Amino acid sequence: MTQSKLKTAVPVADIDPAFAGKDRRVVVIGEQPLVAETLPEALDDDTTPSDKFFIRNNGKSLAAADDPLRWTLSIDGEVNNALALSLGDIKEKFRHVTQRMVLECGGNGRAYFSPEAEGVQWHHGGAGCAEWTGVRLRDVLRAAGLRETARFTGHFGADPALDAAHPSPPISRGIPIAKAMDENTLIVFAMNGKDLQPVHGFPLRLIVPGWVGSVSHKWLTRILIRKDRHDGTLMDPWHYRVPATRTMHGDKFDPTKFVDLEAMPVRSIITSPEDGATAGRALSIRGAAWAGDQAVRLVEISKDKGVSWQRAELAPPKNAYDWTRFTAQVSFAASGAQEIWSRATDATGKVQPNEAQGWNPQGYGANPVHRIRIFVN
Ligand SMILES: Nc1nc2c(c(=O)[nH]1)N[C@H]1C(S)=C(S)[C@@H](COP(=O)(O)O)O[C@H]1N2
Ligand SMILES: [Mo]
Repeated sequence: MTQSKLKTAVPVADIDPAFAGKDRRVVVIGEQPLVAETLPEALDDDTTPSDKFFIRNNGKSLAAADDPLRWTLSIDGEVNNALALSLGDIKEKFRHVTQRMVLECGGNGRAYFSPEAEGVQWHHGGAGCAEWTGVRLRDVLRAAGLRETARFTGHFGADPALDAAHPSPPISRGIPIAKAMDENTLIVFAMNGKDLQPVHGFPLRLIVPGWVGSVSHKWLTRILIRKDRHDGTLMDPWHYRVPATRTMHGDKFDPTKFVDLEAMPVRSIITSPEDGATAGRALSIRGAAWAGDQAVRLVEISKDKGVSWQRAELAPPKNAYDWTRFTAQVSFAASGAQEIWSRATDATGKVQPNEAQGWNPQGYGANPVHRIRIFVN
């Protein structure tokens, strides 16, 4: 499905009354489990409103969380004092932090691989940047007292399996302890100043910014601290793992040699004008760029399909892991169909390729330049 076809995909608001509040530009790309991405033009706000935020479920949504007053988050395993915290404990005992941070699905961009890779066909809209409020995971882990043997987390949530007849265990992923102890890794209870919406993990979720979204566990009930890498569902050799060297279609793939996909690669999107728009000869471009654990160093715009590039103006991010909003002025000498491309470069010099590189069977890491078509009159 091309980006223009995506525009005619079914709005998530139309498939379930629970999503009636979602913007109509959040569209379904997978129904069982439910996956919906945001059209780039709906990511034009500096802070992504909750009703424009993408959805990625692996099982069922926890539709109505049980009584949140009875919610418990357990911390156990390689700790000196196992904890069982209520929502009230979390809110009262630890310092609150609010940060605007990008959450991005590990498969974002997959639709740009050719031939088609395995998995949900995301374009560029499996990402959003909301204000998250919660407590630092490291404050909670310190309260539990990490043992010297603590190496890795394992996350567990309350979402039911998709199919009661063939219950596969729900997603359970984890991260190395260093990322868990990073000051930006949060246990959050609010999104954009309000309680988390049910589909986004009410009452508690992790936000592990910059990394594959699958480690930002929703409906969080337990964090198991482990001596070794976690072996929960979707920690198998194929999922969220990539070849250590650059591969292409036709190569022989041995997933036992893959490495975990952790930080997401650099990406930019044009959020205004929208793909397919009609515009005058001089126009303003707006967009956003982000780059996993890295800052964005540069964003460039091309109006001649990548032959030449002009620099966009960057607005300073609010805090670590915020996205970088950009603007540019572009003018065309003649009317007609035109393309505008955006590409970002991260602080280490990595730049978005014109075409997705590094084909791999599960389709991770596709971050080609973003292209829109416009009609100049
Ligand atoms: N419990 C639970 N947590 C989960 C998931 C899930 O299916 N169940 N999906 C993960 C994936 S793959 C992503 S990309 C993000 C998506 O978060 P969102 O639906 O709030 O956008 O949640 C992650 N956390
Ligand atoms: Mo994801």
